[in-house]
Amino acid sequence: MTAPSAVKAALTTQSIETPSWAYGNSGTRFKVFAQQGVPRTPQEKLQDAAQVHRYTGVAPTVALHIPWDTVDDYADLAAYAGDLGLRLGAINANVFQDDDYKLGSVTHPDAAVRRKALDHLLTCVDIMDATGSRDLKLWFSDGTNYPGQDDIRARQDRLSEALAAVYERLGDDQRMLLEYKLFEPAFYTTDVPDWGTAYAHCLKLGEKAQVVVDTGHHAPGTNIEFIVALLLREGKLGGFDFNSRFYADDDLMVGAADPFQLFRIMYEVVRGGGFTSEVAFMLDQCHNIEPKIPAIIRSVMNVQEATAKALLVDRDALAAAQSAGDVLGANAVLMDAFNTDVRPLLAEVRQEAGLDADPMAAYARSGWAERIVTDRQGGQQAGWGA
Ligand code: AOS
Ligand code: ZN
Ligand code: ZN
Repeated sequence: MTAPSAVKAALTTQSIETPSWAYGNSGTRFKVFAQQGVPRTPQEKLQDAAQVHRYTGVAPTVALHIPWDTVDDYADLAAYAGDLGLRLGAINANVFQDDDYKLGSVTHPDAAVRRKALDHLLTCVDIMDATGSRDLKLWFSDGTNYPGQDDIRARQDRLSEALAAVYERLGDDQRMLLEYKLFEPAFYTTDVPDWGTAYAHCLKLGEKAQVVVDTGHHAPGTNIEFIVALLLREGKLGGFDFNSRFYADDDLMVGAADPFQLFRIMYEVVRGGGFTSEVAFMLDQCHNIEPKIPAIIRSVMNVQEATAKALLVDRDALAAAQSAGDVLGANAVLMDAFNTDVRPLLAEVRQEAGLDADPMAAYARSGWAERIVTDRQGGQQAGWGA
């Protein structure tokens, strides 16, 4: 096993970004169950994010979603975040919500719609300039529902053209993270359906274009850690949208459905030298039926637990077993780390940082949940599902 002191030191360098939309009401296409006390403004979402950071100590940044987090002055919002001990993180563009986008956004057959979508993406870079955000996260709902509906190759050309225009606009320290998703809302073709398509576009664009892996965006049984290993090897893994899936893009709490998969992913991150600020660890989740702030605290802890286990893998013993062709021995090294209860170690990490050993309990005791129910009336929906 790797020395606990080295694991603890590494854990203190990790930060996990929480998404503004996870603090708002969300649901399915069947029903949004409104919760009491949810934020009404971007500022209130930041207040809730500050609670997550306060009790975990590792969630200092918050991803915004435009237009759900539209404000008059983004520099002011960044200053407000600063006052709460936070920074603004990735800017998530939204080119999927308007009627105009029925047949696509940047891949739409009509040039006027493509222009509108591109203008939104460029506006998002303006916002990044004001917020000091490094990353623009691009997810396109673009695709088709029926064979023959549109030309698959032409849509790739249109996508490529838009991405190049956005890339051109990026500042020296800014990046674009291209997200892929197998299907939904398009059911026949999706224009960025898999890591290979995202990788091909990013490779052509240059170093500032990186692939983002949303753990919920794959077919059942996909070996996500293989994709992670490969992208890291190629220097093209920009970050993660963490969440859990049972069936499709369920957006449940990361590590809830398959903690072993999360461990395997984090092991490849550690193994591939991806445990740096170049790989953004972001959550992309919705909390439809569970209380939101505790769910986000739990999610952050789940990522930390998987990371601690990945850091504990005895890499020398693993390499020795692998080169000796000792199949069961190598597997045992990995499983030993996975089966270690890292909760006491994480409790120590927190106490050494001056935090409560148990973030869930500390938040529950804080009275914040009761306070927001009293103070906030008419909470805002995150953005979808009305
Ligand atoms: C959509 O399925 C994606 O996961 C995106 O990351 C999306 O922008 C995010 O869920 C916020 O809507
Ligand atoms: Zn996502
Ligand atoms: Zn998604």
